Amino acid sequence: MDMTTSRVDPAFREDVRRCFDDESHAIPARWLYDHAGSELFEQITELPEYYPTRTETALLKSYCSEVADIGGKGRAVIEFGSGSSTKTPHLIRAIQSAAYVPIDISGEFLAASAAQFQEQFPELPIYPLEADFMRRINLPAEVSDIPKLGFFPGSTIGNMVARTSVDLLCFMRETLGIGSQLLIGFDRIKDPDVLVAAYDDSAGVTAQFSLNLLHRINREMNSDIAVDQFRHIAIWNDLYARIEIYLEAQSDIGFSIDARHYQMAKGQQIHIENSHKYGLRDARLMLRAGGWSPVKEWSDENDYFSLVLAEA
Ligand code: AVI
Repeated sequence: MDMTTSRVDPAFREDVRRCFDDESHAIPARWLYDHAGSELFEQITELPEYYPTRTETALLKSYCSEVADIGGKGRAVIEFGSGSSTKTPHLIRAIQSAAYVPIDISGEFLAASAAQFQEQFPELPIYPLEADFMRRINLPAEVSDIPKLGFFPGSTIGNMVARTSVDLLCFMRETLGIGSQLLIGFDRIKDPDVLVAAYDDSAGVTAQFSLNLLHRINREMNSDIAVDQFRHIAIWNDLYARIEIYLEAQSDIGFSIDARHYQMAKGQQIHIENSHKYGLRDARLMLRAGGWSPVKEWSDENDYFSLVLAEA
């Protein structure tokens, strides 16, 4: 979509300005997901090096029936950041869901995927909710008397720093209510070579995903960044147990954004994403800090990824 300057999200404009005005050169990862970015992310999920999606999907296929046995069938599934909802059918079938509430900040994406979902499950009551799940949300009245199972797959929690993750878990607890359950995916700490390859794939799709942020700034903010003068870098930060992603200037470079001029020196980096990884005990502690008691967890044979079921 060709967006004109007047249609730029003011929060995006502010974050871009702050990124280049500050010495920190950091920008929140959520801006990676415009239309082009969301499509590139879908491609990432199919890369051979990107193990999280297929590993979590296999776990869901194997263990959703246990989730149903533990918490009961006929619950409403509330999915936070539903996106294309590709993993959800396994859960909906296993717990014979009474209703489905996909929550996403992108209304356009939400409507399309809810319509597709409805075709797959014609009898299922679906109540799409366009909302920012980083706050407490009022769920539709139609699900108020139905027991609830929150669903937060993909280790999306990993893209937040610990403090934000705990805030989010607290909001989810308020949204779902005491007695509800949450099924959440956590990407595990593993061999850094495996991790770095997952975020710097040989086909260069993740690099395109990262560089799309600069293209997005050019598209939306009247700017002239020479995108080919930047390269994507993924590093493992062991102290913070996270993959960090940067865009690094390959030469001294000048550009303007919204009529402001900026300069970056060769080697200077823009920090665009963190993807935290967890030991199982880290994941449990984080859940408890957010008001959730772990009930059961399932991992693949390599301990690459875990699904944790918790109760409010
Ligand atoms: C969406 N999120 C969980 C992905 C991750 O693995 O952190 C985003 C991603 N960024 C680059 N590759 C994947």
